[in-house]
Amino acid sequence: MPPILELIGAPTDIGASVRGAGMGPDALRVADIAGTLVRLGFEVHDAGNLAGPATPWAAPTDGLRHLEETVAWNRAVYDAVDAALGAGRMPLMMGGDHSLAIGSISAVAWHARQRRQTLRVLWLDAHTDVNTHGTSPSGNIHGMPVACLLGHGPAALTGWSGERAALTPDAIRFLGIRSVDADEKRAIRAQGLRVFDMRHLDEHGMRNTMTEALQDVDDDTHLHVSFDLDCLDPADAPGVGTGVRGGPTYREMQLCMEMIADTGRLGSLDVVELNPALDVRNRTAEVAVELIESLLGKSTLVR
Ligand code: B3U
Ligand code: MN
Ligand code: MN
Repeated sequence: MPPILELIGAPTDIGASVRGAGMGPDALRVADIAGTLVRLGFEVHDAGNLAGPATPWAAPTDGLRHLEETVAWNRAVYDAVDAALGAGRMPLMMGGDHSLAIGSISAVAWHARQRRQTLRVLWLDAHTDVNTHGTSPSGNIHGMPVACLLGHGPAALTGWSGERAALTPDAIRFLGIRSVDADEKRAIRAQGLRVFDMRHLDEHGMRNTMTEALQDVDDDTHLHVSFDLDCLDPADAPGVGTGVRGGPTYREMQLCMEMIADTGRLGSLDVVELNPALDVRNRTAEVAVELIESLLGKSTLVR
């Protein structure tokens, strides 16, 4: 039996530097995410949009912009993802910016531990998002979710999974990386994080890279995909706030998603950083829906 999918909209740009990601969930709905997944054979429940504070666009305080509001949005996301998993459904969190992965993955980590599953996170992104309030050049919390999930961040954004850290460094693999700050590089080396950057992808190709990235996924794994749409090359996905040239193409990302689907272990998903204000005729939302189809098992194989 395929899982019941629960769509959770988190319409905010609270952790971003550019306005517009708050329109992401509705752009995905306009691209018919629900109907598409129903046609693929899933039962889909759209839980609608969560509510939360408006973005004040204030300057950072102690290296953090909008901390209080980011906590409020993440609380709402945590509760919705927790409820979906508790009801036996697969949560698909539609951002919103990537700071929302703090709430989403913290809830997933709690449930994985209850189920005695090993959590593996695939972080598909141009950025590693491993800044802290001490290292961030911007104060934007969407550049910090991985650090918070690893237990390095303000007390208000860490420890939500019931452990000091939702993730241990070996639980996460990054893919598509091409924009990393100097202090992030130090953190990556110090913690031994596994980063499959664009150099690795160019030298080894998507197939070998994904084989490596998925190596230790087994029957006891809960696989969470945190999909920042700026992972894709901006030529294929222009509707993002912080696009970086030189990313994987639409075709490469299709293979990436198909190989994740082949594991049969996908348990939860974030789709974030879609910015309809910067998109071209909703193309990025449509690309996202097509890639989610592949991630959920749509195959282009003829036999
Ligand atoms: N590393 C920079 C830029 C950035 C991170 N994530 C996004 N942009 N989307 C920062 O602000 O932390
Ligand atoms: Mn990101
Ligand atoms: Mn990014």
